[in-house]
Amino acid sequence: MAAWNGTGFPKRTQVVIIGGGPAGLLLGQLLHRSGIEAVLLERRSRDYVLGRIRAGVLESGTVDVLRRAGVGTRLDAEGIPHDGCYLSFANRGFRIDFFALAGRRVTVYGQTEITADLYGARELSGDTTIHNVENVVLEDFDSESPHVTFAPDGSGTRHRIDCDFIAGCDGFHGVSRKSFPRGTIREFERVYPFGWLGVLSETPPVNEELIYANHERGFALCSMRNPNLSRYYIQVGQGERLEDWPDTRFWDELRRRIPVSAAEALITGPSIEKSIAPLRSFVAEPMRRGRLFLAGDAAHIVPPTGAKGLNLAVSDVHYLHDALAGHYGGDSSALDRYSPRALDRVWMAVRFSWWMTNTLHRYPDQTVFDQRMQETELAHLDISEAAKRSMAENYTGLPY
Ligand code: RFL
Ligand code: PHB
Repeated sequence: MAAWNGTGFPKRTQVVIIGGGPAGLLLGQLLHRSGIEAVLLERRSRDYVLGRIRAGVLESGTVDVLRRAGVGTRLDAEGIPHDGCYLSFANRGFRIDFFALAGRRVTVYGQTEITADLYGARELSGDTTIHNVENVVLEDFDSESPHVTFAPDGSGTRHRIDCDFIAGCDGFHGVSRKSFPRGTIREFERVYPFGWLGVLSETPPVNEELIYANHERGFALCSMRNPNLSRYYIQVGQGERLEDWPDTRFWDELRRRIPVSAAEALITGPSIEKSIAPLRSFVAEPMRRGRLFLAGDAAHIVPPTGAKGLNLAVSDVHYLHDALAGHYGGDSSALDRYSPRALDRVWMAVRFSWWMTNTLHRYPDQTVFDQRMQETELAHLDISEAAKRSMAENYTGLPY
């Protein structure tokens, strides 16, 4: 058990995890199963974290890690296996058969559900989670004895937790990456000149598999969470405002961009969530400084087109757990392997997401030549088994 300081907060633990999104929660769960204790600090309330609608598509490797972490029961019962997806352009559509081409499938299961399953497991584990923390500061991670200080919700006092390691799982806007000393981290970035407007509605999905649509009015995606919960996205310009997108305008625009047969079959209803997300590719390297490790969106962001963000958070955490468990088990080089191993996989997903984004979206300065190149890229995918296999291998997830 953690050492306590009489304030209600632990004084010392083995690993302090910053961030209670999927990366931080999964790391806590894997460490717990290896007998390593971690305290988790989260800036928001549990309800807020569980209310965020985000990812929906899990690679087969992600499903394996979640099962190994002991949180696969509901996922296996309620997740929907998908053996393929559709791509459409110029009102033509074709299917990529993941299972036939790559021998793997993906599973549709919401990030919200994974997060709920992991919070449930964390409660059972008895490990400490502190919500609503403010002003988290990471200190002395270049030494053998790092510590973290923070202000609990509503109190002026600061608390300190000493630890062996700090895991920065606090997303793109978190404090962990920013704590690296100046000049010790290199950043690579592309900001795309458009965003995604997403709608969740309690309607049956328009198709049994996802449809990714390239259209001259912009990209569209038909996805789902379960047989009565649909998730749809359309590309919108930078600077678009949610209030300018009432449901009727969203549905009309979506119908225009997807194949006619899908538009005719589309069942619409009131949106129960609507949001706009910017698109960005970003990588920070290395993912380690001394005894501070970054995992998930804290270290990298991909545009959602390839459905890779959550999956990368899971593969990072898999490698980070390996490194920490190896270290505590006496392997003196285990920690050094983390950043290079994680980054190899990250860059592959960055490339794939960038390729999917470039192939499917309309750029503001797109010329007729660029448009033909996109259409020919898709036509080539349609006729080439090798091209389809490459897409299937990447989409279902490269091996760990
Ligand atoms: P998260 O989920 O951002 O969690 C980080 C947590 O850290 C907390 N935090 C702090 N806590 C303490 N102190 C601080 N100073 C803190 N600063 C922040 C935050 O409150 C938060 O709880 O990062 P994590 O865990 O790395 O997980 C990453 C994923 O959430 C993300 O990559 C995916 O959602 C991306 N994504 C998708 N990924 C997929 O694999 N498949 C998909 O189909 C998919 N679709 C999507 C997506 C992301 C989207 N948006 C909105 C960006 C679709 C969308 C629309
Ligand atoms: C989703 O269902 O939210 C989703 C699916 C596929 C993507 C991105 C998001 O590529």
